[in-house]
Amino acid sequence: MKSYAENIIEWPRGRLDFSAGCIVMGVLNVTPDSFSDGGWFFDAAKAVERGLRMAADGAAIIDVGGESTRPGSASVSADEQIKRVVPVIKALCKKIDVPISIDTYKHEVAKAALEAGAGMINDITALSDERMAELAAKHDMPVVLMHMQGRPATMQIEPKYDNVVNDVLQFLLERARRAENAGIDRKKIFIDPGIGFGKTLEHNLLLLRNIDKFVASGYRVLIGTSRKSFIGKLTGKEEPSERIFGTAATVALCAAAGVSIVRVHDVAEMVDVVRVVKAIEKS
Ligand code: HH2
Repeated sequence: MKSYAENIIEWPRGRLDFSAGCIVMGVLNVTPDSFSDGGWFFDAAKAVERGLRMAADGAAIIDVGGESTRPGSASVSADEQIKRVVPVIKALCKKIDVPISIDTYKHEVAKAALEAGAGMINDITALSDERMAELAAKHDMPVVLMHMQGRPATMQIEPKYDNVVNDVLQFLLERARRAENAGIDRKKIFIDPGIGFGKTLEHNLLLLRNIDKFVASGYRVLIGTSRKSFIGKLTGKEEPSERIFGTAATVALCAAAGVSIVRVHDVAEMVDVVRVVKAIEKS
């Protein structure tokens, strides 16, 4: 398994400890329409309660988002995203010291989230907007660079690659270099193959089977498989909430392969999965 130069990443707004291996990022969607939990935490008080629950369940990061990026979704304005996420981030930051990440590709939203107390940027467009890179560099924030083919509205219409593993990895390495050139600290860059973002079932499976190639790149890897539709296709489970065991299989595989962060909805369950994988590795 890949061993990184440093196991602890510290910055003004947070600290992440990878010394025991993979850590869990909890997903908190403050949206009316996310594919799995849309509407459940749209109310700020409910979202805060959920965030506190995830922290108590062992989430090492909470990823707050105000826009669904499920296949076919339309984009949400920066103002509306800010209205959704800022009160939740402020309330969570008062109550817990788990780092909060903001799931957005809009720099205005990232800036407002940062002012509200967020400490990390999760960008599904891998810093396509240079202002996002500048913001992250200026505030020394960790960033997640995710690969996506196309845009959410149309990304699942016939995605195509020459070689999905190489194409996605090369894209991420190029974006990671660009991030470093913009002044972002290398050890604070996380690469993510973007499971389900412009990918067929076969593409998703190939990326997961070859996740060690991403880990071997030297950049830390984050992966988001939680409850996604490819798990529904494999298991016949229509309801995202029925895909927890399917998710667990991917989390175990990724944790064993050296992935640093798993982004999940079911924090308590996946913390257990990761804990067992770590115990086996240590034995
Ligand atoms: N997946 C989703 C959203 N953001 N960010 C990263 N880095 N990696 C992912 O795989 C990823 C992500 C989609 O999941 P979710 O947030 O639950 O759904 P929705 O986009 O419908 O809100």
